[in-house]
Amino acid sequence: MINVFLGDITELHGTPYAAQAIVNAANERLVAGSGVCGAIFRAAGLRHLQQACHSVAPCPTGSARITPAFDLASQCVEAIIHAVGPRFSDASSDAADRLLADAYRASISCLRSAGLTSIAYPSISTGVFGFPLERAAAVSVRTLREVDGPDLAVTLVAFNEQTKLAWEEALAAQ
Ligand code: AR6
Repeated sequence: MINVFLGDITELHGTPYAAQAIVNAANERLVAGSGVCGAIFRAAGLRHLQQACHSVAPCPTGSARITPAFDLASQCVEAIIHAVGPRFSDASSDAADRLLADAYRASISCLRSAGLTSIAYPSISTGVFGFPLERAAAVSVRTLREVDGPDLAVTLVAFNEQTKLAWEEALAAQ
């Protein structure tokens, strides 16, 4: 099942969309950054999360790593899955699509390996990494539909109305 929710991925507790694992739109070195990455590091506790990330880094583009959720455990988050999407460029847009799909797929593999069944995603690569919103929404929905199953609850967390609309349109179109 795939749902769309408008809000902050670090504040899902108490909503119907609370997930066991939340996904961080990470960088290959798994160091704290801006955007959703900054919000997740702040909410989980910078020092502990950075230490845990060091022990599983690097994380090549298109792959994912899992760490504990530290302070976010108080919000019933059991794990953080750090997925690295591609930077977008027109010259390599097909490769970027593939790498973005890989990042979504790798996150589900991490989730399943940890024995977890619910996951919340931000719109990977559509901030600092410049991926066009509608294109990223189509790739993410297509990929998640491929790996979705009756055991899985997926929430796409939109930080703004534009992202929510892009995901809703992709879900309706595919
Ligand atoms: N909850 C949900 N979504 C959010 C939140 C939040 N609290 N904050 C931002 N977003 P970005 P990227 C949305 O830039 O493009 C970092 O420095 C945001 O509106 O966070 O994959 C990393 O360390 C956008 O739709 O990630 C990397 O170096 C989406 O999250 C690099 O940026 C992704 O935007 C990754 O860039």
